[in-house]
Amino acid sequence: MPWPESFVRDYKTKGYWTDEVLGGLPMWLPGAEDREAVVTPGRTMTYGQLDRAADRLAAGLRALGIGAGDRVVVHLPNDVEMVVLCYALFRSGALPVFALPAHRSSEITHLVDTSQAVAYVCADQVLDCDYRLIAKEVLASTDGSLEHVLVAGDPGPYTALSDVDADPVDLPAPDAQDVALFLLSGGTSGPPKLIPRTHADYACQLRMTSRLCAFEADTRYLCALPLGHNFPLACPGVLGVLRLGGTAVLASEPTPESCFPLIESARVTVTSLVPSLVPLWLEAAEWAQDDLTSLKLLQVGGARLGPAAASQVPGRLGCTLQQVYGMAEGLLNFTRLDDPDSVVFHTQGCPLASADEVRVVREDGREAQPGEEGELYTRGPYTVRGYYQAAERNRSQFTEDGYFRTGDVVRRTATGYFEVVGRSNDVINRGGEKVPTQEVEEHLRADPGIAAVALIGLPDEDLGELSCACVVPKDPQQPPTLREVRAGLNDRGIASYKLPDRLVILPALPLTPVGKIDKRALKNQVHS
Ligand code: J2J
Repeated sequence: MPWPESFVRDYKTKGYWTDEVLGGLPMWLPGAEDREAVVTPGRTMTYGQLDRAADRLAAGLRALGIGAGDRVVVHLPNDVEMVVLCYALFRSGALPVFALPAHRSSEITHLVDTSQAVAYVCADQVLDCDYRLIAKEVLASTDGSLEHVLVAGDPGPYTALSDVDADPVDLPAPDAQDVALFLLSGGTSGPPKLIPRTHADYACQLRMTSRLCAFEADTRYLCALPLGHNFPLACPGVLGVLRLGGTAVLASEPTPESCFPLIESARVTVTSLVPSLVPLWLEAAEWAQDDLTSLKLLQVGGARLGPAAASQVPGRLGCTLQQVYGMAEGLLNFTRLDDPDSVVFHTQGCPLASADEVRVVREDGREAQPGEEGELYTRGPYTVRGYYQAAERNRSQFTEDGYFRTGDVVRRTATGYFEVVGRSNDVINRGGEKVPTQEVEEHLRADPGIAAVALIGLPDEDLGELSCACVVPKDPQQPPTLREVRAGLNDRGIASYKLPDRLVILPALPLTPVGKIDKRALKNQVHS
């Protein structure tokens, strides 16, 4: 779904879109060859090494027949291989489809099928999950596009990613308006949709967020959240910091135990978290011995951060707080580094660019006044005009004049800052991880013990929302237990954050006058 020609011209004239493509590194910086590009607890990679490794991998992929326009599902933990692969794919014109580490065979199969991916790149084993078994299940159930499974580490029956290596070759540079990567939607209630982001729009996002967050060549960004998510990848994140010659520090987990020692040893200056992690970090900062004084900025986003936790960040972590309200489809809102505390603690920021067009639309279809609630609609130079191959969804989620209907219910202050109040659809935001209710309900309906089911969100102190499965059992004498329901879903190969936290057994589900499940009534019923 391309932008209309008049918008293309406008974004180019105003300098939002340039010829910049992803995949470049600032090798022209003095001493670039030996600058630290990527740091993990066990390894350091310089810009010179990253640049060569990306070229060799791009050439190796090409030798396998993977090149411009091919889709590659990427399922790697935060590690050096993930960064090298991103640059290799951008350089070769192949398009990464970023899966999340928690995804399992059900989600990966869906991603491979919808993107018609030719390759799946995964780790060998992370904690107790053997990704090669995921590959096996995916190969058995996809509809046939997949030709290569490339494994970082011990490949088992597949190809080792380290063997995908060849002498660098000249590769045709992609066009700035070509699609560069696919992100996954978090805001849709069915299986994730693919979000095509172009080189030009993503480079625009990187440039503008870097300026807003004052990223420079000496910035050291800690990637604590999964690297394939828009927030740590590109707001400005890992791609933003590497574009400027700074250092990307990769943590395998966002816990204080794994991040605090890295902040000290790698002298991290900025990082980003989801709100559910903030209380853990604040508490750990009280007793931890690690030196966190290098940290200057903490970005928090993905779900709403309450003012109580927000106001403790500067004092306890000794850094500036920035709230980020973003979405993989595009629009990013930030509190500014020099905003007063009242704005930083109480709002989720305002749009990144003056070319971001935003409307707040009330339930009756009229424009909301400042302070009034409504759904946020947006379009702009880095907001997509449609999901990949999802004509029906695009008709409902985008307006005719190209606004993306975010599904977020917001209030806008008189100065243009947003407060996120809730959602107009029933995606559950479980501490920043989005649980697509329809998708989970469909899996639950396949359970022979379940006659009817609805998944609802319940308020929770720590995660913001928990998921609760409301189940009508086939046999009221033998209702399923939460453990059984979760085990059943697990067997179906879905990400563990989608498993319900609670189970409520009911004789029937409340219905609306037109016969749909009445989730509002259900929430009231379960909550009271
Ligand atoms: C309330 N809800 C928020 C916030 C996102 C930066 C930051 C986050 C995301 C992200 C992202 C919120 N307060 N501060 O891509 O680049 C909810 C909204 C939104 C949905 C998008 C980024 N920040 N949300 O979370 O695509 O409901 O992106 O529409 O995963 O998360 O989810 P996702």
